[in-house]
Amino acid sequence: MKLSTFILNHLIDLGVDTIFGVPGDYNLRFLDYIEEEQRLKWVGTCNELNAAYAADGYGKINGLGVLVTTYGVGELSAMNGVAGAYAENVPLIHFVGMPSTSALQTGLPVHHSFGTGYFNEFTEMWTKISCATAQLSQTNWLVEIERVISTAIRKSKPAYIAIPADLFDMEVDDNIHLQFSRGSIGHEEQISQICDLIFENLQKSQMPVAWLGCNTRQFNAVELTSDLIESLNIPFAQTITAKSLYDESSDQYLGLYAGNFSPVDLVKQTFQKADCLIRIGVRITDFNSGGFSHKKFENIIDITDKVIRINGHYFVGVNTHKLLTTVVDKCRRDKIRFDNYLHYNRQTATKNSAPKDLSWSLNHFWDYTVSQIKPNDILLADAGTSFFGIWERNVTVKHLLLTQVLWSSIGYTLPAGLGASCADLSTRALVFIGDGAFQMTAQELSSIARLNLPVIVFLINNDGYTIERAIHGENAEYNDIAPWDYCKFAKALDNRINTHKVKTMEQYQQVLNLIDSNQSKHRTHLIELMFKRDDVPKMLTAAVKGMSKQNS
Ligand SMILES: Cc1ncc(C[n+]2csc(CCOP(=O)(O)OP(=O)(O)O)c2C)c(N)n1
Ligand SMILES: [Mg+2]
Repeated sequence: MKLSTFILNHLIDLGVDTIFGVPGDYNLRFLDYIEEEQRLKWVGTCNELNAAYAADGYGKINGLGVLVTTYGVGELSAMNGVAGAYAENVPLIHFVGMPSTSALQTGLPVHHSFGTGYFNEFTEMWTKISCATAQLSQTNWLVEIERVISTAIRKSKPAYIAIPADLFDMEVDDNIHLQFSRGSIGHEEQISQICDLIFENLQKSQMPVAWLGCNTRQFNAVELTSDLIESLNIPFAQTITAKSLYDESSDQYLGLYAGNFSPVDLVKQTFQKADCLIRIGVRITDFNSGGFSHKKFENIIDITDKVIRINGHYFVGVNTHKLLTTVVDKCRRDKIRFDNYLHYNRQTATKNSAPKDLSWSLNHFWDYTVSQIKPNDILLADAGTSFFGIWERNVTVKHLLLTQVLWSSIGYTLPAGLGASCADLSTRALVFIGDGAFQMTAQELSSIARLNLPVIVFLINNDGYTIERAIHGENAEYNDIAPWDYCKFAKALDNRINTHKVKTMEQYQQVLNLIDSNQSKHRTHLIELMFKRDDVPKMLTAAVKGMSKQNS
């Protein structure tokens, strides 16, 4: 078997069926193998940044994303996208085709290099934004492939593998098969000790509350976490990053908790009253914690993939999945529930309904949109007012909301929508993106249209960088952008894209009805939504205060 086939077989075993990237002469032989392999689809993008975003979107839905670029010019263009995946804990494997072994050995000044005869610069750059890096050779390939891929899966981060062009056709042993595993080892004794400590602290409490994050995906414990909260019968909130991961229609669901940024007062009040916090899979970042204004509990049970903290006790190297399984079993067996504690007023939790006032504003747009979302829809919200519009409202959908809460690179959602849609072709991907963000990665709409993907782009046209205007420089020129004709632009990319321009609620309702009635053979839509420059979601106003303080 050839090395390329060996690699692709393992990627297929890991559930990958689509690979994103851009060709270059150093990776072309690898792409031949991808193209020949029936179980894989190659999706070429307009540039490598977008390929990285697409692989990230695909990886978030599918569990592992794969990206292929060429040496130097290609790989460096992908850096911001891969760094985002690194910050947001998305498992990706980035393959780079590099000059052949003979060029490396003789130090030839080949194209895409700095001409110094030194070929390690780029791999060295990647060490800061990858959990593992390798340059394959005729002797190290097996050990390095095993090390790099298993690290990416275990750490849920991007990893980098550079392959000299001649190695793609190298013959390797047919009988080698690698097994990649996610978990760490769990010692029964340690797990039962931690489990006892959790219940000891929980039972000291009268009013516990839970705060759930999305790192539970890393230890494959989203369902376990939901089971635990349901068994305990305690109210729960989720972080911004976990938006739509847990059941927002549950009676126990309070809303998002983000300290002072929390959009619903009930959540803050419940946290204020609570005397114990069970925090599972939460990462404290500026947005997640409301500019670090979250309540600091004395009685805290904090469960992450790295450390378990129970009041003053710290445990590392614990198999978190196993621990949660044990905790849920005990909870059910011993019927540990907080049935008497339902002091919070469930009725006041926000329920979504279409707005009665049909005047056109950003808030009414969001109210109506959320009332039209279907349970299988994949949702993506870009950094900008789109973030806040969706954070403020409850949505119950199958997949986690795709955003970059920590990295916040604008333009991410359009290519990520391409990737996410490739990962689940059975459903629609709704991309909410600002006009400024759209201008960053707009050309990828053509790849979406080329594949006839059911992606609906909701382009919020508010004449520039509204979120930045809200933070600083309301009328400054640097917050202006060129006023593109977005519908014409989309048509120029691909005439089959369905375009719609909306200025009133009535028009908006008609457009959504039209899309729903499925009249067009071509499934890609762009809806340009016209708003005033200063029309902002409520939560943004609270967050802006926090951000200004943080930057001063
Ligand atoms: C790649 C990148 N460059 C710059 C920024 C800084 N930035 C954050 S939000 C924003 C403006 C977003 O404007 P738009 O997409 O139109 O959204 P709006 O707030 O207007 O809805 C900018 C420039 C960023 N986050 N990412
Ligand atoms: Mg804008």
